[in-house]
Amino acid sequence: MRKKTVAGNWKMNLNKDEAVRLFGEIELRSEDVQDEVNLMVFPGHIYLDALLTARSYSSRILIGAQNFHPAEKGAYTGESSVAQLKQLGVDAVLIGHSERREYFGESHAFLKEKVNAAISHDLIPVFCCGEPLEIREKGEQEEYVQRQLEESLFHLPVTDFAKVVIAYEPIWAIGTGKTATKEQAEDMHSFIRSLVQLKYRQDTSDRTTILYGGSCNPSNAEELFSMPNVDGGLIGGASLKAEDFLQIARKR
Ligand code: 3PY
Repeated sequence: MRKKTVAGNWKMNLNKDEAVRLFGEIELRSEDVQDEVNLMVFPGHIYLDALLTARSYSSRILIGAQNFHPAEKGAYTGESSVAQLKQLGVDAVLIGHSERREYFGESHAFLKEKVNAAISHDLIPVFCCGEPLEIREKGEQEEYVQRQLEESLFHLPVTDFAKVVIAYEPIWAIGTGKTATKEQAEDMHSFIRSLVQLKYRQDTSDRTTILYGGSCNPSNAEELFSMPNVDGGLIGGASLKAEDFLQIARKR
C-alpha cells in the first residue's frame, strides 16, 4: 500500500568517474529489483549534473541532493537553492541528516525552512531523524525523535506531508558498524507512524514511507526490511558498491 524505497547516500565519497560509473552500473543492473521499489541516489553535489546528464531517458533511478539552502536566492556563498536544483532536474533532497545537524549546526527551525523550500519546488523531502547514543541509553529516544518531527515537519498541511519520506537513522548506528536490531528499528518506526496517525489520521500514516538508516548492509537488510513498519533503507557505506546496494534493494 505504501511506496518502498531504497536510497543511497554517497556523502563526500567518490570522484567524478567513479560516481558516473556507479550510477551506470546501478541503472543497468536494477531490473531485478521489484518494480514497486523506488531507487534513489544522493551523490556528491558537484556530480549531480553529470549524473542527471548520464541518466537514461527511461531510468527508474531518482537523483537527489544531499544539501541546499532554503532561501530562494541571494548572498549565500557556496550554497545552492531548491530552484537551482529543480532546474537541473533533481528529484529529491535529504533534510536533517545527523551529520548536517551536528557538523553544520542545522537547527529544527532551519530544517523546517528547508522542508518548506523543498515542498514549494516539488522536490521529494527525505527527512532524517534519530537520536544520539546518550539519549538511547537514557531511554528517551521517543521524546527526542518526536521533537524533531514536531518542530520541523508536523506544521505541514496533510497534502504536503503526504510528499515526505521519513528516514529514521539512530546516530549511534551511523558509520559505526552498529545496527539497530530489527526490534529496535520496528519499535521506533511504529512509534513514528503512530505520531503521524495522531497528527494526520490513519490513511496518511498508512501511506507514509519510513526508511531505516544506519549501517544497513546486504547481510542485515532482509531482517530489517521484514519488519512491518520498515519500508526500506537509507544506505550509507554499502551504497558505494553497485552490487551491495542492489542486493539490499532486492531484499525489499
Ligand atoms: C549511514 O548509514 O551511514 C547513513 O548515514 C545513511 O544516510
